[in-house]
Amino acid sequence: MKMNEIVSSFLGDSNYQIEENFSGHINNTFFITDEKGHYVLQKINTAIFTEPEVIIENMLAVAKHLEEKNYDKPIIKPLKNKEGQYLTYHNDECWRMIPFFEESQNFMTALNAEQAEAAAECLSDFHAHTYDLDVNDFQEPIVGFINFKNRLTTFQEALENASPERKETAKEEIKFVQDNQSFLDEWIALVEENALPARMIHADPKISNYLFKEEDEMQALALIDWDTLMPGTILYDFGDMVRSFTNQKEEDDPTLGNVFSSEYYEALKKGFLANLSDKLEAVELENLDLAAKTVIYVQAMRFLTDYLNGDVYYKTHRPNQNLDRARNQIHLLQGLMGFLG
Ligand code: GN1
Ligand code: MG
Repeated sequence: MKMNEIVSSFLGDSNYQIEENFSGHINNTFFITDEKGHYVLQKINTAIFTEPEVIIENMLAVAKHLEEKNYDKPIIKPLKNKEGQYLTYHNDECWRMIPFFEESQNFMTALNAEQAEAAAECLSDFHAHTYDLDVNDFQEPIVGFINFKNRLTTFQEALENASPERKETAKEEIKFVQDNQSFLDEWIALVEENALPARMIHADPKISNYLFKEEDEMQALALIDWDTLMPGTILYDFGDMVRSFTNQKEEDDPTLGNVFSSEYYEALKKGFLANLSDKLEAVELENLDLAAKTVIYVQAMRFLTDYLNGDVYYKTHRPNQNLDRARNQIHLLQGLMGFLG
């Protein structure tokens, strides 16, 4: 059987149990347990990650650097298969396996400000340890991933090609995105002036990508999902963490009321600066609020784009899920805008 071949390519002959996990939006994830331990097996979505080798190269280089710097949190290292390769290709599919970190748990929404601060400190610590990497040694696993100008063009193209029904259903959200395009102007100006230093970024520090201790949910153990490690502005990481942690509702919950938490926002800033306040440049420190607003705006636009395109990028488990995700991000952004004034 196919799954057997893939698992045995990494683990040899073993008696294993397999359980699918549905939380990721892009790759397919399975938890594997055998007599020796627990592993995470993933089928990489090669329509999106067109060069999975780049993911592996980036992961290994960051892992090596963190080891050299005595990073005291779990370091993600993919396992080699029987051929000594990190990726197992099977027909058109690409698979990889990483060890599962024991005695951990993760969350879809933050429990309280203390937990948000702990996670932000974990991201801050990760950056304090990767801050001296030469970004010229790294490639983007998805080209143009944080190019917001391209995101806008892709949205406009989706709008031109969308079905009349979807455009009608999403008319309010489309209007919001169009009415607020000026959000992007300041960010794009900074990018075009080359004002933002390029650093090694995680590019997906959402709450489900942190592991907390099983026995103590306030202790952030690890930052996981290193698939999008890439050169970029650290402001993206701050913004994306805020996008996820200040959201008191699930990412696809379109209901109004109490979405954004200003208390969590302040806690995130504090945690993020804990190891970085003396390392960041003024332009980075001065643009944290802009980053939070812009990354949320872009994420709303990305979900809306996918809805207009007919749900081809993010996995969906029900109709209108991408539209609901866009609505949730818009409500979150409105909350943040209200707070920042
Ligand atoms: C995707 O696949 P996952 O769940 O790790 C996406 C992120 C989004 C996130 C929103 C490669 O991450 O950029 O912020 O969904 N990853 C990619 O939850 O597009
Ligand atoms: Mg990810």
